[in-house]
Amino acid sequence: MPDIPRVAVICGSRSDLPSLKGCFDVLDSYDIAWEASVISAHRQPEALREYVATAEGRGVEVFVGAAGLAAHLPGVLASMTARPVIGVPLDGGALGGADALYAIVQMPPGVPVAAVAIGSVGAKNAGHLAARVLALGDPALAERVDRFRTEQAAGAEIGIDPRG
Ligand code: RP5
Repeated sequence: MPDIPRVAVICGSRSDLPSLKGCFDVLDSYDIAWEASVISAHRQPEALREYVATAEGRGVEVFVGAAGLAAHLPGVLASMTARPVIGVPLDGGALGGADALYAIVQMPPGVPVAAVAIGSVGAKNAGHLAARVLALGDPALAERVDRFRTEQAAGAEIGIDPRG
């Protein structure tokens, strides 16, 4: 039987999916079950509400919302659930993702969204942040997060000669 998804990744358009590969890879690297959906906050608000309700019922603990342009998706998600929402601003359009970043990071008080960096970098960090949230109640996952941090720290190069 497939694992019950703990993270739901929702993006506003199919065109967003390639930018999210890093998020899926990071979640896989922590062995966190996830599911992905394409639901636009602008075009399919009713479908989004229904999805959030059923996802919560199925045990989803963290939502990741990714969108470009006037990126309302993470904020609308945060209006529909009390579970943590991570927002990934995507870099389509004339403003290079600054539009989406401002929309996501400037949520009014009481409707929090954890905004990460623009584009594929932010998508990876959405996976890492979701893992850290879930690790609070999951000692085995907390160990995997610590292992990643240890491995990452091992890459430091001290006192190198950059000339050759
Ligand atoms: C946003 O508009 C989506 O998240 C996407 O980044 C952008 C363009 O969407 P499409 O025109 O590709 O559907 O809502």
